[in-house]
Amino acid sequence: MESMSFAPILIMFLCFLGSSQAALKMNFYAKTCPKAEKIVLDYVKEHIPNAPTLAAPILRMHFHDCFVRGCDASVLLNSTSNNTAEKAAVPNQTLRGFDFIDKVKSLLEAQCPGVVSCADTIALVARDAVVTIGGPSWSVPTGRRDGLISNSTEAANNIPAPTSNFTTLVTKFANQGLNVKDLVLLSGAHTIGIAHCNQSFAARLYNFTGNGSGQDPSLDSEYAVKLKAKCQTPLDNTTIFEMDPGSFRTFDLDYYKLVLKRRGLFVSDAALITNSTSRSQIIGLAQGTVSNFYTEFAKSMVKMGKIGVKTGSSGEIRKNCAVLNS
Ligand code: HEM
Ligand SMILES: *[C@@H]1O[C@H](CO)[C@@H](O)[C@H](O)[C@H]1NC(C)=O
Ligand SMILES: *[C@@H]1O[C@H](CO)[C@@H](O)[C@H](O)[C@H]1NC(C)=O
Ligand SMILES: *[C@@H]1O[C@H](CO)[C@@H](O)[C@H](O)[C@H]1NC(C)=O
Ligand SMILES: *[C@@H]1O[C@H](CO)[C@@H](O)[C@H](O)[C@H]1NC(C)=O
Ligand SMILES: *[C@@H]1O[C@H](CO)[C@@H](O)[C@H](O)[C@H]1NC(C)=O
Ligand SMILES: *[C@@H]1O[C@H](CO)[C@@H](O)[C@H](O)[C@H]1NC(C)=O
Ligand SMILES: *[C@@H]1O[C@H](CO)[C@@H](O)[C@H](O)[C@H]1NC(C)=O
Ligand SMILES: *[C@@H]1O[C@H](CO)[C@@H](O)[C@H](O)[C@H]1NC(C)=O
Ligand SMILES: *[C@@H]1O[C@H](CO)[C@@H](O)[C@H](O)[C@H]1NC(C)=O
Ligand SMILES: CC(=O)N[C@H]1CO[C@H](CO)[C@@H](O)[C@@H]1O
Repeated sequence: MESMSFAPILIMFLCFLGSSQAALKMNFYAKTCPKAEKIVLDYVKEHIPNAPTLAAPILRMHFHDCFVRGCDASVLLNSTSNNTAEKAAVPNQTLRGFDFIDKVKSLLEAQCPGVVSCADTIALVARDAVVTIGGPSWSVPTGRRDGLISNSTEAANNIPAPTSNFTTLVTKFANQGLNVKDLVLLSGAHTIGIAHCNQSFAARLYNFTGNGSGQDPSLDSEYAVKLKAKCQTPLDNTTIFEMDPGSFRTFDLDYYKLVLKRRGLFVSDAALITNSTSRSQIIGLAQGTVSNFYTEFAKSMVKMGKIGVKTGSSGEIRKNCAVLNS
């Protein structure tokens, strides 16, 4: 009798041990830093309204972090004399918002030194910033720890380029455990934010064939005229363009509508209508309600936020997000 009643308790205990090391959980800092999530939210709510365009690059930063060695704040590490970090990789050259994350992290360090990870800080700030600009919300279970490695080659390999075709996008997402639906939904983040001409879309306008001329035939030709008026040469290094012109601060369905009109800004956006499955998903989203988009987007964000997370005792809790603890 006694050994039989002990067994389930032992099993429950082992399960608890196992899950507490393997998985994130809601309000992970409830005991160790009860104010953590409020500190993040308060700071974001106070400052993002003055700098609403920062929500987009911080959301993008979260994506770039998660796609390289999991969501472990490896994207925040600076290069050192003997290491070229993710920040130096081409896709990261246009990331912004590092100072904002550092500021939030310094508030967290002041409250609870060495407790709240940089990885959780990015995840929480990204969610709170998107909510603050009126976009979707999603749950952010916490308990991520910070990685010890940041490798620019890995960033270049794992983060899809704007020139990617559908097959490449599907493969790069599948490598992270994300499916075609996640690809379609997460690409919907391009309803906010901007892109740089020379880095992201000039080649589509001026050098599509790779011989110094030619325009991407999958791009609406009237739209191409408009884009060329802004982005005047392939080496226009200064022009930026709203990915969803007119409502680049509003998290709406316009991205999907533009893509269907062959007005997605990147080859990778246009690629999403080259496959019948993703095309019909986009039609469904564009015809649906914003609240449906938000609900579906949230599910994919929760999945993305769990990619390769380090929990338990792996990694560390960095004090300064740009450098490893020594
Ligand atoms: C599907 C593959 C993706 C590709 C190829 C891609 C590529 C890009 C590129 C090239 C830019 C413009 C960078 C610049 O020139 O400044 C950009 C911007 C952006 N991306 Fe993506 N992206 C992808 C997926 C995602 C995902 C999954 C998210 C987040 C969930 C995201 C969020 C953003 C945001 C918010 C911006 C605007 C950044 C700003 O305003 O500075 N993207 N993306
Ligand atoms: C990391 O690099 C940034 C940009 O180069 C610099 O401003 C910052 O001071 C560096 N941080 C540390 C801790 O070295
Ligand atoms: C890289 O340099 C740091 C000090 O800047 C040192 O601690 C580390 O051991 C070096 N790593 C390698 C692989 O040489
Ligand atoms: C960075 O990653 C690449 C690709 O996986 C690998 O070949 C290279 O050795 C790594 N660099 C360092 C310093 O570990
Ligand atoms: C997609 O791009 C990859 C890498 O550039 C290339 O190898 C592949 O042939 C392309 N696939 C299609 C269907 O165009
Ligand atoms: C056009 O693309 C080719 C192939 O990617 C590249 O070698 C060339 O430098 C590009 N030309 C311009 C003007 O950007
Ligand atoms: C570049 O390639 C396109 C299509 O293949 C062709 O029409 C055009 O004449 C070529 N331009 C040059 C400068 O070779
Ligand atoms: C743009 O930047 C590239 C690479 O740094 C450089 O080669 C090119 O001359 C610049 N173009 C202009 C117009 O300044
Ligand atoms: C785009 O312009 C920026 C700013 O001048 C430059 O640093 C970067 O190297 C350029 N990128 C390309 C692909 O020409
Ligand atoms: C669309 O993409 C999915 C996922 O890669 C693939 O299984 C399917 O065969 C593709 N459909 C078509 C018509 O190519
Ligand atoms: C944010 C950041 O560190 N960007 C860097 C990306 O890489 C380029 C080139 O290596 C640097 O000039 C940027 O400062």
